[in-house]
Amino acid sequence: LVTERTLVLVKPDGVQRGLIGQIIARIEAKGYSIEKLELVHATAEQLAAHYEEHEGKPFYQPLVDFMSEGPLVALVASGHGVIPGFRSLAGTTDPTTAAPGTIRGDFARDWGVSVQKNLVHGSDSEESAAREIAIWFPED
Ligand code: YYY
Ligand code: MG
Repeated sequence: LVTERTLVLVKPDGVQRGLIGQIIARIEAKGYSIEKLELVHATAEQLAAHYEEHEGKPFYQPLVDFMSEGPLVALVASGHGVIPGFRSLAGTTDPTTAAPGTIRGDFARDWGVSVQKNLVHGSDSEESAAREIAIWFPED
């Protein structure tokens, strides 16, 4: 077994809609461990670093504005294959196509209007995970 760590965000729409518990329950039900967890109101600096790969894209500024609207939950989950595994739990980026049984497929509500309110973020590679964990848990 190779234990990986991933950075998960429950985005402001998930916190506002009261879905923190149900989202974390799915992570735990899969067998992953929660290593770190914090409720934070993201700073502009954190969001610029977190989404640096998307800077300049048309959805960047609306995305950063949305992520600043209210508190979010940042957590580190660990387990065998947790990086692709959590993205599988999350479902496709666009909730319109996210499969039933996934977090986005089951809970996202603004499908067809906006892709940004898709409830969760999960790191997409080991490199991203290391970079993102350092942004949200700098003491790590
Ligand atoms: O990793 P993931 O969150 O599934 O998607 P990314 O392509 O990294 O995009 C990050 C974030 O940006 C996505 O969760 C919603 C938002 N977004 C958007 O609002 N509009 C798009 N066309 C693409 C992405
Ligand atoms: Mg991404």
